[in-house]
Amino acid sequence: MGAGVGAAICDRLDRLGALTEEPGRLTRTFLSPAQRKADDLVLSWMRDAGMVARLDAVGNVVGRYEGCRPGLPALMIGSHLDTVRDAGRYDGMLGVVTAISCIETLDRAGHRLPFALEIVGFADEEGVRFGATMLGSRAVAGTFDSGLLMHPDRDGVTMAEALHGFGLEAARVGEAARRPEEILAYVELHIEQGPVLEQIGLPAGCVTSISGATRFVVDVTGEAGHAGTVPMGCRRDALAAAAECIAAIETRCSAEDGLVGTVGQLEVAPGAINVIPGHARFSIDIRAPDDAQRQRCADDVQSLAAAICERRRVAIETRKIHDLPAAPCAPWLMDQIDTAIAAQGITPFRLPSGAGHDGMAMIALCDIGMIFVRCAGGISHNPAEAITQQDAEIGARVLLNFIRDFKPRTTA
Ligand code: HGY
Ligand code: MN
Ligand code: MN
Repeated sequence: MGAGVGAAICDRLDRLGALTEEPGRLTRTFLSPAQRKADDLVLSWMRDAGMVARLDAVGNVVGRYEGCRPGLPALMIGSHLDTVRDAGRYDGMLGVVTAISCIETLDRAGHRLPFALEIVGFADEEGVRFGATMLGSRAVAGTFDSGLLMHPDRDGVTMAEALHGFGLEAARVGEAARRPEEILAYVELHIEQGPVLEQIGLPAGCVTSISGATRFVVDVTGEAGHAGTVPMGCRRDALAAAAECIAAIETRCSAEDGLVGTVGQLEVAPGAINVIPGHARFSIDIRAPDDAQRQRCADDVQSLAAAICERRRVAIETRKIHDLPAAPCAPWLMDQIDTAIAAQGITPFRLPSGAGHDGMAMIALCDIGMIFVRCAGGISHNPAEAITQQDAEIGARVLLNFIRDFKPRTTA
């Protein structure tokens, strides 16, 4: 692996970061024209690295590097190629580009391993366009919910229509599913998206588990009215009710260590300065490393919101759109990741992930592991997201160490 690998990785991330559907900021969502451009770029890099590369039935980019003989089970490495709105350039893409740089190094050396390698660039981890997350990895894991195919995006385009527009067929999404015997493990390299590695002065770390997450969309319906004539005591103000709910959610989610809750989206109708809002829609995202803790909080939050809306004489409808349990990383993979980190002269360190990752879906198919790379200030889901070229290189060397020394788990 050449000395300039960090710079080469960052250069490719800059090129991917320019492929956006919103001029002036990075937003690249599932099955968008911008994603098609990103897929084509990644496919070309995979092929240049000696891989056979394709789009699978749900739009994931999948590259395969055969082992010492064709058809061997594969160690799958990857991350996602979609982004949040106004995103950073490293969340997801770093894992895919770094994995390709590792294969390039093996290919240039003519090095074949006693297992195959597959790199996957998942088409949708963030769930920005259709609200449901990890669509690409669920399809690979065989847990894709076909009921989502009729979900509309904010322009009313259904997922099925979007697949068709991308040259894919909704009826064939199931063909993306892999069989357990094909995949030895799934390992993902990702920026930490938190401050811990930077605070302790380490460039890389080993993930112990991925926090579980529950997401709701809440619709509050009151009565639109004239801002100048309706007395305050007679109003059924949907936005005021939503605001009280949101404050209550923040209080409840601040009550316990490890628990976090976020309202990231809020829409108000009709949205005129002189009209009492008749409708408000907001999202809720609740995470915790402990599933029972998260479940208790999700139940409490729904009860609190219902009581507030009843007192304010507005209607509330709460729809759960995402619910994934915490995903533990496999100890045998963590041990091998620690060894790969130590081989780079770095003290192995283990930490949990508060951020969600595709491993939460892939755990239905195989054991999972994750390598975290330090990011500046722990900032993420923000264009200020940043890593150093040096840390990009360290991440690549750790991943290459892991791949070269990977020992598939022998089923006892
Ligand atoms: O929301 C998350 O934690 C992830 O970035 N999708
Ligand atoms: Mn993200
Ligand atoms: Mn991510």
